[in-house]
Amino acid sequence: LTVTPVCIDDYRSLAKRRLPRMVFDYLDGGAESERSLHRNLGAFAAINFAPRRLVDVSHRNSSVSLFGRTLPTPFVVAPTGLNGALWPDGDVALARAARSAGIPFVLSTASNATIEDVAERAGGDLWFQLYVVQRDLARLLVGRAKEAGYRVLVLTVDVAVNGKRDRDLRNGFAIPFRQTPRSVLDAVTHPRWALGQIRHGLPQLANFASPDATDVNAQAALMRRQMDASFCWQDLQALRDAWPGRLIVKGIMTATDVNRCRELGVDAVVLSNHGGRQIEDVQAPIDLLAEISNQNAMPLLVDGGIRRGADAVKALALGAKAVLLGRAILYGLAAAGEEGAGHVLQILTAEFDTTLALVGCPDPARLNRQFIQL
Ligand code: HOC
Repeated sequence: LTVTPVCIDDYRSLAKRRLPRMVFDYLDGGAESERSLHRNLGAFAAINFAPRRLVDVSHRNSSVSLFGRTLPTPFVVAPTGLNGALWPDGDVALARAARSAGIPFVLSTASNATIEDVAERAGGDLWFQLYVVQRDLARLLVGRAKEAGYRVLVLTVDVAVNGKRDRDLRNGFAIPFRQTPRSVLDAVTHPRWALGQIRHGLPQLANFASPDATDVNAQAALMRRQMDASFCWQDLQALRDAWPGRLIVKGIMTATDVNRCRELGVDAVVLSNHGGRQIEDVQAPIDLLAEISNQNAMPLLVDGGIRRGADAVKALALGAKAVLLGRAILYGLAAAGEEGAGHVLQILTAEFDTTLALVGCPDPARLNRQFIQL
C-alpha cells in the first residue's frame, strides 16, 4: 500500500481500484435502487451522541460479553459469500484476521474454502452460517460444522428468493465468471486481481464441491441464491432441536419475529436487512434496534451500515450485544488480503475506544440510551 488508509472509506476506494468493476459492484451494491443500502448508512449518520463530561475515562476497555464469554471488542465478522472472488483464499484470510483480533468469524455456506479447511488453516472462534438450499444438504453441512468445531450456528432467513441487484444484472455478474469482451477487458485492466485469481484458481462454492449430481444442482441453486423457500417456523424448531450449541437467527426485521425466535429457544438474533442487498424499502436495522431493544430479554446483534467504531458505540448504547461487519471488512480484504482485513479491525477498534472516551463511558457494559440524543 502506498498511502496508509485511515478509515473504512479509504479501504473502499482501494478496493474499487483493485477489483474489476463487476466484482466491486457485487461487493458494494444493494438491491434495486439501493435505498435500503443508503438508509442503513443514513440511519447511523442521523444518530447523535449525548456525551457525558467530567467522567474518568483514563482507563478504558473495549470488551463485551456474549453468551457468557468475553469478546475483546464488539465486532463479529459477518458471513459473506464469494470471499475468494475478492482475494485469493479470502475466507481463510478473513478468518485469520478475526483470530488475530480474538473475535468470531462466521463462515458462509457460500464460502470458497470448505468448513474443514477454514477450521484447520485458520482456527479461532468459528461460527457457521447456514443457507438451506436443500434440507438434506443443510443437515450434512450442520453436521460437518459441528464435527469441525464450529461453536455457533447462524441461520440466515432473509433470502427466501434472490433479491434483485441491478448492478449485478447490468454487469452480467456470475460465478464462474462469464467470458464476454467486457468482462475480459474488466479483468485485464485490473491485473493484480486477475493474476491472483489465475494463480489461485477461480473460486468455487467449496462446501458443495462433490462429483455427485445432487451437489451440482445445489451448487447451481446457491449460485442463483435460490434457497428452499418453503423453510418456515416448524423447520426452525427442528433445527433448534438438532443443534446442541448456540443458535442465532440472522435477518429478523420485526419485533414479532424476535419474540417468536425467543419462544423457540433461539439464543440470539441479528437484526439485519442483509446489508440492503435483498429487499428494497425496509427499515434500517439500527432503527429497529432503537425501537425494540428495551422490550426484549433476548440478545440482539445488529448489522448493516457499520463503517466507524462510533457506529458500534451507537449500536451498543441502543441495546445491541455486538455488531457484524460485512462490507467494512471486505473492503480491507479486497484491498490487501489478511493484512487489510486486520487493519480494518484495528481502525474500528481504535475508533471505538476513542468514541468511548469522548462520550464519557470507559466501559462498553455501561453504555445505554443516556449516551444518545433521543
Ligand atoms: C453466488 C452465491 O449472501 C450476498 C450473499 C449471497 C450468498 C450466495 C452467493 O451476496 O448477499
